[in-house]
Amino acid sequence: MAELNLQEIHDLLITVAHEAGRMMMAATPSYLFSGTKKNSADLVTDTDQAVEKMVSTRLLTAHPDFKFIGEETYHPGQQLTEGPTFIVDPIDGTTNFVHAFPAFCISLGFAVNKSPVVGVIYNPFLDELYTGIKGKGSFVTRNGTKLRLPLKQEPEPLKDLSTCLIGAEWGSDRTGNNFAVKTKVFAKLAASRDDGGAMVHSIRAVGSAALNLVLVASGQQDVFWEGGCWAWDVCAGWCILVEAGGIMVGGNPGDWEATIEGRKYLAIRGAPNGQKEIVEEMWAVIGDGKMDYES
Ligand code: LIP
Repeated sequence: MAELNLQEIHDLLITVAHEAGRMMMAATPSYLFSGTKKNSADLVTDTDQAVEKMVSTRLLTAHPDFKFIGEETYHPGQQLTEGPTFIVDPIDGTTNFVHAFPAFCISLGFAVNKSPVVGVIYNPFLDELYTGIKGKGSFVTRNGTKLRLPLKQEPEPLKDLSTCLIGAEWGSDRTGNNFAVKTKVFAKLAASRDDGGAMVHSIRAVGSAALNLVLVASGQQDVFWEGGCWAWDVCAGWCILVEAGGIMVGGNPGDWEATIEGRKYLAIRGAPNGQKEIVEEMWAVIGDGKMDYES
């Protein structure tokens, strides 16, 4: 296979992201809802499916030798290989999309050797475009201005969890072990130190893993922790995060070698020091009650 031109792939993904954004904004929110997947909190719309069809057609026409994994066409057993692969969520934050809550996006990742090397995330409601190429940094473009990430040129050191703004999501699984782990961790993160908690500044649930990751890449959230999301939710944001000096590890204690398909993630913003300590503090909060989402 010829050498990959990541810049050209990045440029193509941006064109496709803008086209997807126009499709999302042309859909009328009150008529969007078309159905549920595994339960009443796991939504899908006609627009998710139409955007994915457009995206896969465009990307595979340009690169017929590459693989494609998309949320709406994924089937159990489909696995990421070492080959060049587009990993796409046509609408991340579908629940927000249905409610016209302004935090939804297209997430376009590109992985080689199972590692994210290009990421493009576009929120059409706010017209915010996040981009990254391995080794070339990451950026946000809004109101026609392109800024390098993180937004602060000299991010502060990370002190401890009590100084952090945390992104964490409920997800759509509302029963069993994983829901119990999440509710326990949320309570421990929020609780006062006198009561044995971490007393973080606060916890946000913006409703899109991809947008959580770019918030951490930007330095606007210090941490993002989630179990249950999928490769298409994190591939693009992972590239953007790392290019902004952030790190990604596993969402369960001890997992320093997170994988794209691992389904349990912990992202920490760029900082001159303190990243490892925040990871260990988060894992201590999780303790023995591990999440058991299957890869
Ligand atoms: C969603 C995520 C969200 C997570 C949900 C789901 P969707 O993706 O981004 O953060 O909590 O479990 O995976 O369904 O909107 O594409």
